[in-house]
Amino acid sequence: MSETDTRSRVETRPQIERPKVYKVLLLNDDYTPRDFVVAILRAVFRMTTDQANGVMLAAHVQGMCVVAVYTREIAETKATEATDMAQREGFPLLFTIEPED
Ligand code: NFA
Repeated sequence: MSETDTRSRVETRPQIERPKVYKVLLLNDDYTPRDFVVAILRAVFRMTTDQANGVMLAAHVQGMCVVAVYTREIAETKATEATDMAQREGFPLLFTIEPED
């Protein structure tokens, strides 16, 4: 008759898993005023004017720019909030999210 194995086992998986993180991307367009982009970056992403200007200019020159990195729910909420604020003013400004590798 076989016996029950009562030996304790060691958990081999890491105890703490790194949360998956997502980049919020700012896409350039030809219509949204620079000052409006800066105001959104300050309000939603809590940037200083200098930081917001740098990010706005990077997107303007390169076509897009990483704004910040968050867990998925926060990235989604902020990208949606920022895009909606622009839409309410009639601007096509777009924020999207993408998983960080
Ligand atoms: N390209 C826009 C302009 O020249 C400014 C802008 C920057 C828009 C970054 C969107 C993102 N008014």
